[in-house]
Amino acid sequence: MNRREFSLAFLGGLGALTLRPLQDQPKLRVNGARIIQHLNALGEFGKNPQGGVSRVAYSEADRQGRAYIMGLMRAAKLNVSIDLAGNIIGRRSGSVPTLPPLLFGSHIDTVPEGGNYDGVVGSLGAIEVAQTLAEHNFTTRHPLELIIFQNEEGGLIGSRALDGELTDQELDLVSRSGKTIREGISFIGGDPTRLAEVKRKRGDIAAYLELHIEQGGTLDSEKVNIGIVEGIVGINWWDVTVEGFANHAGTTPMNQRQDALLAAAKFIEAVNRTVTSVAGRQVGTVGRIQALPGAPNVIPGKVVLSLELRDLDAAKIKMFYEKIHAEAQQIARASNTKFEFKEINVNVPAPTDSRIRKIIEDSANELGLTTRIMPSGAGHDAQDMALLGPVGMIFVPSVAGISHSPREFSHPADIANGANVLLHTLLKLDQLELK
Ligand code: HGY
Ligand code: MN
Ligand code: MN
Repeated sequence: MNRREFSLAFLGGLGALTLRPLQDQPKLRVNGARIIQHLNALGEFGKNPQGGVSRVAYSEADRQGRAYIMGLMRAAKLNVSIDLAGNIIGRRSGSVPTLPPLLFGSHIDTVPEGGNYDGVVGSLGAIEVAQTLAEHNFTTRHPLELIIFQNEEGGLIGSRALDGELTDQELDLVSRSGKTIREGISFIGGDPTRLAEVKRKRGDIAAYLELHIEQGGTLDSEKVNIGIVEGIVGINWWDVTVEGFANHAGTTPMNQRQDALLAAAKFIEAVNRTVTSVAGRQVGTVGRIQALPGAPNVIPGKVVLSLELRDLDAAKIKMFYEKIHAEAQQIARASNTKFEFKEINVNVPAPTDSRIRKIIEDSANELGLTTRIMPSGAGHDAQDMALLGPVGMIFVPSVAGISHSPREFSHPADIANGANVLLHTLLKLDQLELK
């Protein structure tokens, strides 16, 4: 083989690298000011008096925010559609159409009284990456799919529809908007009767990348630019119902009560005690409680509360659940009440791909940014995408580690850094075919 033949064979082996020389890629940069302008504009949809955003999935604010986002995606020259599960997808052709698509994105729904950064930074960062590629006329080898998952905060609903984990019973659960998930999917343009058609299988995606705010304080306190996520915690939710007996609060002696709220209070303490009884990063929370009938002069006869457990190890979640369940039975016996647990949602823990972690690190270092490897205590759609292909997540600092709060904030420079790392990680991944 002469030298020319060798270099042609070499180029052929690398696919369509010839479209744009590799050495040009480090020069591509996102427009950080444009991300912030879009962030402020999106923050108007669902803006609340606390200074944050309440844009729960399937609300009118969610629908309006999604319309705004789709406009940005079209301006970034993406071919935009809503899939049957209600996820927004923006497609861009690649030069090797037989390759599976590279996916990247996040979510724009928020918790009630949330902030304007969780999900939004990753969504707008992804759109800015697409816009930058369009402005530079840059064609990747893989087709690209920018995806804005629907109802991330209500249990990763859009991503779990994609990997087939969303169950039919869950569709009847009432979401924070007041609509059932089934109604919500129709409301945002999906079709809950055809969810089987959105299901993808392992290998259907080349990889999934997500940029997100850290939502904890490690990067901020250690002054590190970029977090490289090693794994995402599993999150399990239960509804717990405590049955007592509603009776007159003035005439029922203290030793004859079946007070469901008192039993629930002991249960909340038991959750905290059990989860903190051994060292580790596991967390357990009772975040919602309702006492019925709910009057000062009636002993509560029924309480419904939520239980959430998180850890990187599903076996540890199961072990803590079993301990908590046993504690609940003891409380029930002592207080003459009854506890019932109903599993609501299971998000499996997921490690990220070690090869993608290395590419994120290289991309950040080439941009002059410092990095740190870290777990994610928050859930993300990436954990469900991990069932379909290799995933990577890039974190940027959250000031004071505050999230799910109107006081959530990340500095514009950090957001621009994260979007640049996303861009260069995507371009490097595009050169590979990970299995
Ligand atoms: O709740 C979570 O961990 C995420 O923010 N959805
Ligand atoms: Mn969140
Ligand atoms: Mn999020």
